[in-house]
Amino acid sequence: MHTLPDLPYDFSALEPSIDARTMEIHHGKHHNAYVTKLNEALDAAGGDLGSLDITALCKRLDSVPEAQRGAVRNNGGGHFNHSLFWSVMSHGGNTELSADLKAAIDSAFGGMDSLREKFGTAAATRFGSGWGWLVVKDGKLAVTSTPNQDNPLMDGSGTPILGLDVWEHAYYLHYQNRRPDYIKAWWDVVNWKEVSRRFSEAR
Ligand code: MN3
Repeated sequence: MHTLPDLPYDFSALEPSIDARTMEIHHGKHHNAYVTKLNEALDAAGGDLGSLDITALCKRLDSVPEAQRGAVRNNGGGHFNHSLFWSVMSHGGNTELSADLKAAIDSAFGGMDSLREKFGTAAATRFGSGWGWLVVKDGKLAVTSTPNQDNPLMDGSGTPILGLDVWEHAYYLHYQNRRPDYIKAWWDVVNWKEVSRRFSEAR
């Protein structure tokens, strides 16, 4: 059984970038529903799929029976993506970037400003609902985006180390249609210490 992870901070911890009410609904309603529906789909699928952790499950969607594959993709993706999302943010952000990650960002993008620009463009131009990602692929960094609750694990396009939810439910209460403003404010709460940890793990 998959379970909803606790938020590692209070609902209000990410203000003013993300308001408390949005965090409360996003974690308690949206993420919770993905976990519930994922468990229901795995239960219906039977077999030993339920024993896989969420990362392994996202990489093995082809082994899910066709009748449940869509539900596992959407809700398993939703569970993985949101679990990562909560962990890569913190109160006031955390600028503790490892030397290795800094060097990789400089090498891949020419610096943090260029990474922000490229990532911001990918997230802002993702049509409809989806995610912006910073991934590690063959030891190198790349920026990408996915629709719906898909993620880069599913098609082998990389190991995500930073992700941004650009579904309207992630920002609409405070920002309405101003997705670029949400993206800009979000950088203030990114937990680079955790992104650095994920980078060294992915490599
Ligand atoms: Mn969401």
